[in-house]
Amino acid sequence: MLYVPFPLLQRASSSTPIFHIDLPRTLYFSPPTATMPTTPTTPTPITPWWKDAVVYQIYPASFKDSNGDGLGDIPGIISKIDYLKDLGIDIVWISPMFDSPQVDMGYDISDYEAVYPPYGTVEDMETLIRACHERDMKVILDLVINHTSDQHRWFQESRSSRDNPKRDWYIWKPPRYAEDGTRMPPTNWRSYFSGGTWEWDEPTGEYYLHLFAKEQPDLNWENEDTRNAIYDSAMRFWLDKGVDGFRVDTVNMYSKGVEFLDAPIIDPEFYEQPAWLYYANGPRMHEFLREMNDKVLKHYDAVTVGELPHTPDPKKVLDYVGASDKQLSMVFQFDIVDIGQGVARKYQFQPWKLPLFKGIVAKWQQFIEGTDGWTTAFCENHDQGRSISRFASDAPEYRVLSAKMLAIMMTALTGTLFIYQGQEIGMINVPRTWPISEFRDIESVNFYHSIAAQTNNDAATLDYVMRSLQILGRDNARLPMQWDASAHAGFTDREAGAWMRVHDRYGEINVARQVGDPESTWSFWREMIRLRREHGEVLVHGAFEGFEMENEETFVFAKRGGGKTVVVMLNFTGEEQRVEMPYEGLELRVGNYGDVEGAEKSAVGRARVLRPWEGRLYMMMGGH
Ligand code: ISL
Repeated sequence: MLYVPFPLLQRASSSTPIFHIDLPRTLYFSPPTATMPTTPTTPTPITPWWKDAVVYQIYPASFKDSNGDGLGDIPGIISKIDYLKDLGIDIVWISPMFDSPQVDMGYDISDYEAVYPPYGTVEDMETLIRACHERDMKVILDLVINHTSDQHRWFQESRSSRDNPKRDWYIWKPPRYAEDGTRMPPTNWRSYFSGGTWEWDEPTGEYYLHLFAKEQPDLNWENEDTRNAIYDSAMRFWLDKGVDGFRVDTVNMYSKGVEFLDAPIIDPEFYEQPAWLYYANGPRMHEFLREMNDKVLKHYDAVTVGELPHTPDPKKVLDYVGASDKQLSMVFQFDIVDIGQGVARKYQFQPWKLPLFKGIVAKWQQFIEGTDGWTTAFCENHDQGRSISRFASDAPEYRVLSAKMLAIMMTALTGTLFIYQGQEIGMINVPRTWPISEFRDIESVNFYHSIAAQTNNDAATLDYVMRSLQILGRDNARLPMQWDASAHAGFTDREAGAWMRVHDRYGEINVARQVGDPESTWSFWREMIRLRREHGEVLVHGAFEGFEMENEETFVFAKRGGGKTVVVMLNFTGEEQRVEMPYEGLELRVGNYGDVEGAEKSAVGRARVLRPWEGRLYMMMGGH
C-alpha cells in the first residue's frame, strides 16, 4: 500500500483550481445540449422547478443562536441565508419551528399556526421566507400531521370526555383483559421511542394510540373533519404566507386500517413488538394523499417530499411518486439510512459490507427509469449519524478525503439532492467517549434506559448500546453547527454554552476555516454543486449503471444523459485499490486528491489505481 500522509497530499495538489466551470447559474432547468433536437417531434414536458434544486435542511435548535440563550433561532437562520446562497442552495427546508413542548425536538406540535417562542415569531418566519425569495431561493417546512403534541388543543378536547366532538380526532380504543382480569393494551405494538404505542387514560377509561412518544398522540385520519382541520391549520396557513412546499413527516402512517392485530414476536425479551407491518402503508394512504393534493397542494404548485420508512418494494414507492397520480413529488426511501441498524432493535448495530450499500444506491437510482416517478439523493438528516462516520472514515488522516469522496458520489446521483446542515463542512459523529448523559434525543435515551432495566445494567450489553448510538444515534446530527473556532464553535454567545455539547473537534472542522480555503470540504461541495448544475442532464437526470457490484472495496458507476457520459470511481477503503474504467474516451474532471493532471499517469489501459478513500469523476461529451 502506498501511504501518503494527508498534509503532503494537500500540499502536493496544484494551486490552480481543479474545476474550470464558469457558466452562469441556471436555476432549476437543465441547459440544452448539442444532442437534443432543436425542434422536438413530441412536446417536451416542462421540468418541475424542484427537480434540479439542491435542498439544505436546517435543524433550528442547532443551526445558529442569535440571542445568546444557547438555542438556535429564526433570526440566526436569517443571518446565514447568504451563506447558503453562496454554497449554491436553491431550497431551504426548516425542520419544525412550530410551537411545541419539545418532547421530540418540535416533532410534537402544540400549535401549527404559532412559532416556538425561543425560536422567534410568525413575523420572523415571514421575514425568513421573504429573505429567501429575494435571493431566488425557496422555503419548505416540515409537515408533521401523523400526530400532534398532547398539549395541542385538539387533543385536550379529545381527551376531555368520551362524547366530546373531537373524541374521534384521535385513535381511542377500549382495553383488552387477560384471563386473570389484568387490563391490557389493545395490541402489543412497540412505539419508536420504546415501550408500547398505547397510553391509558384513566378519566375516560380508554387507551389512545401513539406510534412515537406518549406525548405525541396519533391523529385519526379516518375522520374527515380532522383532515380538513389539518389542511387548514398545518398547510394553508403557511402556504398562504408563501412557503413553497413541505417535507412530509412519516407520510405513510396516516391510514392505520381498521384491524388492530397483535404483531408477531420477533424480540422475545419484550412484550412490545415492532408493528410497522400493521400501520405503515395502510389501505387509504393513497386516497388521503390524493385528497391532500386536490384540496390544497395543487392550488399552490407546492413541492412535497415524503418521509417513507418501511417500504422496500420499488413498486410500492412508485405508487407514491408517479407524477400522473398526483400524490407526492418525491420521497425519502429509507434503505440507505437503515444500513447498520438492527432488525428487532434499531440501536443494535450490525456490521455491513459495501455491496449492500452499492445495491441500495443502484436500486433507488434505477427504480424510476421508464416511469414518471422521481427520486431523491440523500444520506444524512436530523435522524441519522453523520455519513463520513457511518459510510467512510472519520480518522483524522482520512476525514477530508472521505467527505469529498462522498460529495462526489452524492452530487453525481440522479434525483433532487438534499444536504443536511454541517454535511458541507464534513461534520462527524460524536466521539466514542461521550457518555449517555451527553445524549439528548428521546429515542436514544429511552432505548438506553429500557435496555438497562431489562438487563439489570449489564455492562457489556450497555457498552454495545453506546457503540450503536455512537454510530447511528440521532444526536450525532443534532450537535450545534460549527461556525468557527471560538468558544462553543461560534454557535452561541451564551457563557454556559449551547443546549447540547459541541463537538470536541470544532476547532478543526468549522465554517470559518473552510469558506476561504479553496482546498476545503466546503469549497469542494460548492464546486460539485456547480458542476451538478452545469451538467444537470447527466448528473441530476441521467440513467445509472453500476459495475462490479459484488466488489467490497470500490464503487464504480456510470451516468448517461443528454449526450454525456460520466464515470464515478470511489475507493471505500484506506488502502490502494485497482479498478477498471468501463468506458473509453473519458476525461478526469474532478478528484478529491486535487491532482487531476497527475492522477491519470498511473493508468494502464483500462486499469486505474485509486488511493485511500479516493474519489474521481470522469466525463465525456457524447454518449455510448
Ligand atoms: O425512526 C425510525 C425507525 O426507527 C423511522 O422509521 C421513523 O418512522 C421515522 O424516522 C420518523 O421520523 C420522523 O418523525 C418522528 C421524529 O421523531 C423524527 O425526527 C422525524 O424525522 C416523529 O415525528
